[in-house]
Amino acid sequence: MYTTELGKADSKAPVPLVQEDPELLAAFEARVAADDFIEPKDWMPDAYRKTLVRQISQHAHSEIVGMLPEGNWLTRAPSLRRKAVLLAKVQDEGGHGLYLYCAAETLGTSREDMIDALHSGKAKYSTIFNYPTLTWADIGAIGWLVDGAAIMNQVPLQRTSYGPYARAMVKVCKEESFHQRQGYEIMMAMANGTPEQKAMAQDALNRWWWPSLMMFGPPDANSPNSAQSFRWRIKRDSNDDLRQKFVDITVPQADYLGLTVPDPAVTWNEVKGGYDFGEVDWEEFYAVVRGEGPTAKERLKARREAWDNGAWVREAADAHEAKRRARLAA
Ligand code: FAQ
Repeated sequence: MYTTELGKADSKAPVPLVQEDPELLAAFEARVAADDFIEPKDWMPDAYRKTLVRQISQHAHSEIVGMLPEGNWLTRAPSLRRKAVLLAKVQDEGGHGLYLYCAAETLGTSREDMIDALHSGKAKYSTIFNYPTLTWADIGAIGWLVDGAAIMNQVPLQRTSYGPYARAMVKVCKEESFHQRQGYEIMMAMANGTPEQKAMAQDALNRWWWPSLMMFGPPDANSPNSAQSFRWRIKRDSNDDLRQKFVDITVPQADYLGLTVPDPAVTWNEVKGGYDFGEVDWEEFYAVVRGEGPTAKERLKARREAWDNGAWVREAADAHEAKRRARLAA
């Protein structure tokens, strides 16, 4: 029998979890290798289903928790136009979370279980949303850097092997690209504004640069899920390759703004045709993944309260649906 899931890197030896039928597995792998999309009713290995639920639900949680740092500035946006644009962006992130929860539900997991995993601290969400938004310039930096990193990671996911996830990514990427531009436009206004505004823009870049590089995940050598996810074409590019692409695109954008990325090691490397850059503080990354980020408690508290305060809406929707069904059955 063929083993399709290995234990995590922290376990000493690979642990076979489910023994799959070799013929079904071979047919599945051939379809994936031919770049076919796998659809919800198709046969799939248990480990494929599990890793998709893990990644998609984590992605959904990131979108929903990601509404909070920017939501913090909705009441204090500097003009009506800025407020309307930010409101639209934050609503888009909520929409992305919903498409992603729906995509994960097609794999047989329930919304309640996913939300419960987030609220109990079992499920991860992106480290980036555990940092505070201290000034209006942070809203520019999030759009420019965080949405910029999100696009870099999500464009290849439009060709991920699971159909519902890939299709959700198409719409998400279109919207993220508007988000990135609105962030860069805020940065342009501030970088070309008063000396105080330019200093705020530089300070925001200083605080968001390294956390943005962490969004791509651990270095390839320490990425336990990558090998299997590549084989099944869930992941199409490596964490380090995407991080490098992001640096290569973003450093000239910072130059254009007259700002400096907070890494003295950034230098153009003619031979590789990209920038060399310094080492991410991986201890900080793992601490934030463990739930020790600066705003981690605040974020989870806000999500739990939103869930509790929204209970009446869910109950009303259920009651409405029950009445509708009763009417249809009568
Ligand atoms: N934060 O073996 P790998 C957005 C975990 S959406 C927290 O490399 P994998 C939109 C990882 O889960 C941002 N945990 O894992 C927006 C794994 O733990 P597990 C979210 C992280 O899955 C913008 C362990 O470390 N985007 O920003 C992080 O192959 C503005 C080992 O890592 C997505 O979720 C991290 N940064 O690669 C919203 C994209 N990195 O689960 C509002 C889809 C790694 O084994 C405002 N996801 N971990 O216990 C992916 O592409 C992948 O899951 C990676 C990680 C690349 C994130």
